[in-house]
Amino acid sequence: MNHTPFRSFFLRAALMAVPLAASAGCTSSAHGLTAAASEPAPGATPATVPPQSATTQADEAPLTAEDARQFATRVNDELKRLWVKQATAEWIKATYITDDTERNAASVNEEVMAYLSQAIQQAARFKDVKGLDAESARVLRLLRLSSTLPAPNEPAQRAELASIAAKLEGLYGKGKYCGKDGKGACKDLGELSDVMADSRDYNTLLEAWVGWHAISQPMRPLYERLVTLSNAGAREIGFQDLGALWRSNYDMPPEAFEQEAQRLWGQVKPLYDDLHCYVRARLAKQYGEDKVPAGKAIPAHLLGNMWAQEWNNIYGLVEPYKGQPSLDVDAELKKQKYDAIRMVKLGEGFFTSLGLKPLPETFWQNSQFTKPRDREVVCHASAWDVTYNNDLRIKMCIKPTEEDLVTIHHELGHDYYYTYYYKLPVLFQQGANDGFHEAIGDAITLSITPGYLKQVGLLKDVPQGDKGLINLQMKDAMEKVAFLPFGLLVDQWRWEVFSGRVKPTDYNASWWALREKYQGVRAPVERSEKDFDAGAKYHVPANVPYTRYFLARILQFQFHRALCQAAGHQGPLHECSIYGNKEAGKRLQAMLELGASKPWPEALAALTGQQEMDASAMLEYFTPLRRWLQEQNKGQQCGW
Ligand code: X8Z
Ligand code: ZN
Repeated sequence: MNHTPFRSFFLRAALMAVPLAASAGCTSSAHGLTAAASEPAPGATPATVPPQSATTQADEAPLTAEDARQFATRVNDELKRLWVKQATAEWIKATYITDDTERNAASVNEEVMAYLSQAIQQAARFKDVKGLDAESARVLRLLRLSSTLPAPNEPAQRAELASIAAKLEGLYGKGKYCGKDGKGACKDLGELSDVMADSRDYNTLLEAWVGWHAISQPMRPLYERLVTLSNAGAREIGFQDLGALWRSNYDMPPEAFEQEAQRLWGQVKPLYDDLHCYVRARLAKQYGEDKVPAGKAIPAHLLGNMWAQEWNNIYGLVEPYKGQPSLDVDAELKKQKYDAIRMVKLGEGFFTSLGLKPLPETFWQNSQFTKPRDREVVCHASAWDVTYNNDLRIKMCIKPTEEDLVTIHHELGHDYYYTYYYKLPVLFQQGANDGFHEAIGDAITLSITPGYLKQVGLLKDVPQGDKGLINLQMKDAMEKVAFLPFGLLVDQWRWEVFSGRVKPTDYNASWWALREKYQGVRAPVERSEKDFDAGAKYHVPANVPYTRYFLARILQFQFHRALCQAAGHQGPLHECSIYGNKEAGKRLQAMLELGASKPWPEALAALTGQQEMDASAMLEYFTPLRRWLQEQNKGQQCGW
């Protein structure tokens, strides 16, 4: 992700891809969307100093649709130049964190923020112009939504925000735990995550968890200030607060999107609840009923992941049936001495098997695949097109694990989006919505079946029969289903923070209230308002919106079902792999090529025929496991 604090906002790079946000006037749709694409910022004030090329003509002549068209073209050109400069500074910073590279990136970010403030105000002048062509109208709309961290149009405040954002991401990137007395061997997030994944000792896990969560305490005052300044920036361009800006990026009014997210959660919550109940019972066997009581939230450090967001690392504790063929890809990767390049080549091979293009030569030259030994870098995985010109890269610190193999496919999904839309105007160079961008690579990984893994030599035997299937589905669910509430709650928290409904004095308590409400996990030791536990998750200090990952978890199954249909798959959805299928590849490409040029329901329809996001494919996929879980949970005290 590259989302650096700012970048996320605009740079394309991103982990997700596009940091820019897109939204656009929705034409139709069952969402109750409104809005004319060109609808300008209601509260926008006129620009005082027009950016050199965002000007139109003199006051006396009324603005025309042709003026708007020319303005939209110019803004796309100017933004491209600025975003390339910004992405370059961000890439250098993320692959070599120093005070100098941080200051350099902050200064470029300031420049971009200044340009955007002005250009957005200028765009507002086209609000009442009649007869705008659809493309220009959409460009103007996307412009206003293009930064996830808008700055106030006051130079000192803008500079302060740029510097705070860079510092916050730096604090996260440099975070380490050096033992209880601070004098032990220091561990970074990668090493602490290994402890979370591998240890089964309650206190060892607790120490790693507490150690990492201390890194975010110093972020608290900076974050508070970031909220104030970015809210001011959002208000200047006509949004109620920064959360409203983020929620406006889904081709529907922000309130409708809030309900949409809850509707989707309502579809999948029963499945999550069944999984939670079963996993808690298994954890109680491992750690004791006193540590993991029935009917209560699970201590957050026991689920194999620093944020308890994905639980696949403790699959061994919950494996339904012993004596089935192993699903352990890690062991084979290590045994066969897979290196980072070979893992990425394997990922590329899946995409090219669908008839998609190979990655450009520059990808192999310019990417960061492994953690450099001699400098600090942001290891959080991301995908980039630094010069907005098919300059594809990934930035990872790859280890030979299945988790990283999955992340490689995820990041390549971003790069394949870039490669199919890089010729569009730069404001259309983003996902149909940000959840789409996150879902492409994940949809591909749903085709990484045991059959495929056996074919490429990473599994010895394909699990057979009902028992094999339930084991396999459990492994998938520990990653995909377990994630859902976390994917939702991170921004539920930030939306409340940005709106002012949660005050700084309640930052930590409200974070844990949501962790408990949605995930059914609780802090393993007492927390206080000295702590800032939300800041221990990358996307908070890096200011990357998170609802996209929740949407992606659902969309990827919807995409998978459509791709399987295109491939002519017959039979249950969980048995489908589109590996090698060119028809599926064509369908995928048709959606990727649209970028954000059309409202997302149109892009969704291009692939799936549906105009609504819908979790039914995910539920269909997990039907066998759901039945099994309900059987296992009989007589248990579920819930929390
Ligand atoms: O941040 C990411 C990707 C980059 S877009 C590695 N993900 C989220 C996370 O790590 O929290 C992918 C899954 C969710
Ligand atoms: Zn991503």
